Amino acid sequence: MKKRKRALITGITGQDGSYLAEYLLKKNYEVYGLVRRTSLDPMMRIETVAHHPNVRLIYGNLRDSASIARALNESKPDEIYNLAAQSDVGISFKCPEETMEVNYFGLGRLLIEAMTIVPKAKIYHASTSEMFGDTRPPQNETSKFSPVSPYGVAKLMAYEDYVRGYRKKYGMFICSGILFNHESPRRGEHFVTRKITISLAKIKLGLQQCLILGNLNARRDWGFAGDYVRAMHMMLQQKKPGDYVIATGVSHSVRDFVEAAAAELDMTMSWSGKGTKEVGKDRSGNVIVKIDKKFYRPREVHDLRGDSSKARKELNWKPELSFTELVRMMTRADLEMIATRRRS
Ligand code: NAP
Ligand code: G4F
Repeated sequence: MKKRKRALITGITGQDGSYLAEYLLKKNYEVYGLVRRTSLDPMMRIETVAHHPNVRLIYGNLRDSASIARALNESKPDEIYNLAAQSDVGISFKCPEETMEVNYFGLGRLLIEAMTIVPKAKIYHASTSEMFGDTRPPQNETSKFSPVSPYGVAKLMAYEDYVRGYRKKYGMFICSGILFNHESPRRGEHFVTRKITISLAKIKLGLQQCLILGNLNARRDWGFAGDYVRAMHMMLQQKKPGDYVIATGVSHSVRDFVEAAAAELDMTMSWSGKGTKEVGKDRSGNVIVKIDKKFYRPREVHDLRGDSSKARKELNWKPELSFTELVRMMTRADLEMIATRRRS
């Protein structure tokens, strides 16, 4: 009988980790997940995967080499997916050290342990479009990196020193996915898309008056997380390691996202005013969107739109869900979740 492949996922409690775990389980992998100690037990937080008999959770932390070594010894993975990160760009300005510790040194600790414990393991690392920073779209693997946040800087250092560096120096099989924004009903509630869909659903149900946002003009290339984890797996099935941009190729502004989510909820919107005085009103003239400077960042990435031709050609990857379908999925899920909570 063919031996089942083993995968270790760091960041399994996050959005991507949960979709990836489900995807690998369907492919008959044995899935291990590194989880850190938190006040709320991880078993309570990943209902979707934690109770599956093939997901084995191992306590550990990317800040702790001994725990990483133990996780590798216990799981002996064929494939490692390093998704753990301080992944909030806005927070990275407030907690730059934590961001650097996890997003840069964390990968270094993992690679150093993997090199001796599982030298043949194939490794995926989560890079990001935030590394492009100021560079104008469309961005691809050859575009200039010009990060503007501590998050982007830490991810770029990890990419250059460890992904490219260790691949070259030690011949390790390390791939990195330069993923553009991807969302889902499991997206953390502080990211702008989820904040919008939750707030508008609450406004629709009369549980909240107003959604308060920062920069409405920022543009992002938003795809569906379920499509993006397929690409992570595809990268590790290649003969040679590489770096791949994963994106839809279409961008929208934060304002477009608000309008699309409102339309899904049958809330027609109109905008008036400028800058921080801009407001969005519903058809009865009630102000349902306002701006607060506190949600602006010290430095902003204004425009991201990825060119994923390389992944489409070499991996045969393409996204399946459109922007409209993504907004619909997220809006409906939040409306249902909030309506259910209200009933119970
Ligand atoms: P997420 O939902 O914020 O999940 C982050 C995960 O990292 C969580 O499981 C978190 O655990 C874990 N984690 C944080 N610090 C840790 C530490 N010190 N040790 C161990 N685990 C730790 O992020 P995501 O959206 O799934 O993103 C996955 C990866 O892709 C991240 O590296 C992110 O930077 C990158 N990325 C994401 C996007 C996107 O649009 N989603 C785009 C490009 C790149 P807790 O549950 O305990 O907090
Ligand atoms: O949803 P966001 O917080 O995502 P951001 O900063 O693009 O980062 C996400 O995508 C990256 C890939 O490009 C990942 F690497 C990273 O881990 C994360 O998953 O913000 C999107 C845009 C920004 O321009 C922000 O300034 O929305 C703008 N925005 C406007 N009002 C807001 C808000 N963002 C948040 N979080 N909250 C607001 O109220």
